[in-house]
Amino acid sequence: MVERNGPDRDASAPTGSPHSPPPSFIEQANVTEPALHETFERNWPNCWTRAADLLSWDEEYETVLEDEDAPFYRWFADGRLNASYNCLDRHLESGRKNHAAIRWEGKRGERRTYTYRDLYVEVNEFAAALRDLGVEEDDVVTIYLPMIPELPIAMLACARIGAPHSVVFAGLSADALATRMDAAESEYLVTCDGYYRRGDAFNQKSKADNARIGLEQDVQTVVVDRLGDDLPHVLGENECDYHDLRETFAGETVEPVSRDAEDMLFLMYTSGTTGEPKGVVHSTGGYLAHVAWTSRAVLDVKPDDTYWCAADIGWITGHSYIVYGPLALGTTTVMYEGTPDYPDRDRLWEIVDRNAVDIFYTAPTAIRAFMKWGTDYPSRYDLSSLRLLGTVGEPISPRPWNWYREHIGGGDCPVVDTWWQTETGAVTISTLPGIDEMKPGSAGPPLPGIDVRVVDEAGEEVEPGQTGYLTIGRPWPGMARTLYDNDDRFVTEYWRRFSDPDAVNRQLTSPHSTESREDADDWRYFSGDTARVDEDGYITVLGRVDDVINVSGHRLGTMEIESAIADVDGVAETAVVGRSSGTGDTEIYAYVSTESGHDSDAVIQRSILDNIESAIGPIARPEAVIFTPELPKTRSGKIMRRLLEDVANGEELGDTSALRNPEIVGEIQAEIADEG
Ligand code: 6R9
Repeated sequence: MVERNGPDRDASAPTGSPHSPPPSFIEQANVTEPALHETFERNWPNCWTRAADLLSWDEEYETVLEDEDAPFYRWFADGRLNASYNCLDRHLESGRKNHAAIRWEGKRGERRTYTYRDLYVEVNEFAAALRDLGVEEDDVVTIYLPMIPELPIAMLACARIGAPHSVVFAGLSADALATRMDAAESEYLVTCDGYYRRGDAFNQKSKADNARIGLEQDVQTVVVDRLGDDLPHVLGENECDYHDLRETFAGETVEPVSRDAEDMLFLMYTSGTTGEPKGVVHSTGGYLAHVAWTSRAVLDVKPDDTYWCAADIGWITGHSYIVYGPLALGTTTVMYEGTPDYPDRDRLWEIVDRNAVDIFYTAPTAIRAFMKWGTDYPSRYDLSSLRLLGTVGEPISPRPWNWYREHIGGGDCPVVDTWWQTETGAVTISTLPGIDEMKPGSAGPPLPGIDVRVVDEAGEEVEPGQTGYLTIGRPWPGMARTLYDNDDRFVTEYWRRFSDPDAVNRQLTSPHSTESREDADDWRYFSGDTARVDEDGYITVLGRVDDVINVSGHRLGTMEIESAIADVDGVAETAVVGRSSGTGDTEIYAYVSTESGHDSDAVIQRSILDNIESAIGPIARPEAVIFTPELPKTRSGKIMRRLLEDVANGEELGDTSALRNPEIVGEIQAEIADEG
């Protein structure tokens, strides 16, 4: 039996009846070869040249895959290219300079359109400015911006000069920013004065200022003025204004730096099972090829589409499917700064209608909210421009899937449920809408060329219908190359559990040894998710087995939240779990025992919430803090988190006799009943 899956239990509902995309969709789809899965299988790994061929290379690659140093795989390794050239210059050269690249919708109803030419000009100017500030190839530039156009502009400017970017989600705290800058030894920061949250001006710069205080390195900071007079700010030492820089470097162009395909394009910090966030390293060639290919094959993006991925660029989804994928294909990507319910709950549908959006990609948590708000909001608008819908980030159960197709997709839009991770870089499991039928509640088959297997504890594939661990056998182009400055952790976190122990040991004891290895087949990537496969090979992802909670698509480590709580004076112990709300969203439940042993304590409760907010950010704020004299523990002293998760979810509890203190469980249940 596999460890219990994460909190989104709703997803374990059986899949609904299948839907085939309408012939009108299939006729126009980018990818329709019925035998594509077999073709990829037969030609693996050379099949992936299809993805690489979507890019423009400065120097063509000779080898597709190098696997001698598994699991440190190298794709298209002897090729050279530049990501910003692929997202900008080549579209200018092919006569699309006046085509809209970004349509930005601001929180206060502002709108800005950047043609490919506009974007090219501003990216070049900022690239020149970054160079002038001292940024050199391979220097990590941290970007701490909300959803304003300067965010993708800064990313592409970094890519242009070969400086990896590390985007930190704007809602994260000063501490979180500092930890990430420290880990990456980043000496450059691009941030802003502030941004609007709902109607109010919110100060971002003060968070950036606080983050820099604790850093050892000097940091050159560029500040974008987003709020103007709504939040006046003064620039200090080592700080400069983005718009001043643009004026200084007006009209300058910077030759795109030719990068090795394996050179780092960016770093993305993500939560793991320990408190230390992991710096996931993505490559230039393999990553860009994989995101371009999946944007084309899975999301059916065409150059003349208006495409909208309603995610935040501060997370991987936005990197891959707001910025790099759509821009590599030369399409129009919509970028939305606000929330779905401000100023009203029809905001997204108004944007779809006004921009005649063709493709819309969002997260299940949003879809569940739309469902709760009712059909009145979407029904006021003309959504008939929509051709394809997508979802990502969490399991989606059949009910919201069908609602989405029906009420947003007009009853016949194909819906792709795309499973992937920060570490996979791009989509790895999904139906191909020009080929496959969709089963609500199941993400679909692995993409062609991706070797997903759902296995038991011993690594053997489980029977259809059984739950197992979601693993991936062969490498794929968009995969993470390592964890920044931590090859060992890359091996132990993702590969050790299901790979050949000898191969793992060899890699850990003599890393990157040059002696020839023949054990590429011994390596198997573990995603951290559990899943089930059906007779047709369709995969239903159930949730995570590790200590990661997925709150509204934000990936948070329970350890990070726990350590913020444990820091509060008077807290003895704590355990944080995810709880599935009635609507299928995940909420954070924090169990706390205090040193004084009191049942509840308003002062401590306040400090806990403050501490979480400053250590991580408001997204990590628990729905409930439950005080208990003790946490339930095993005899060996381990906190029984799984039991606490069951308690939070109101589940039947199994045998609790293995506990050292079984009596505590009843007390906690009573406490939660009082809360509720
Ligand atoms: C892209 C992204 C990754 C985790 C992943 C899984 C969950 C993502 C999913 C899904 C079920 C889907 N997840 N897509 N679960 N169905 N279609 O979200 O990356 O933030 O790294 O999160 O999200 O649990 O392991 P990331």
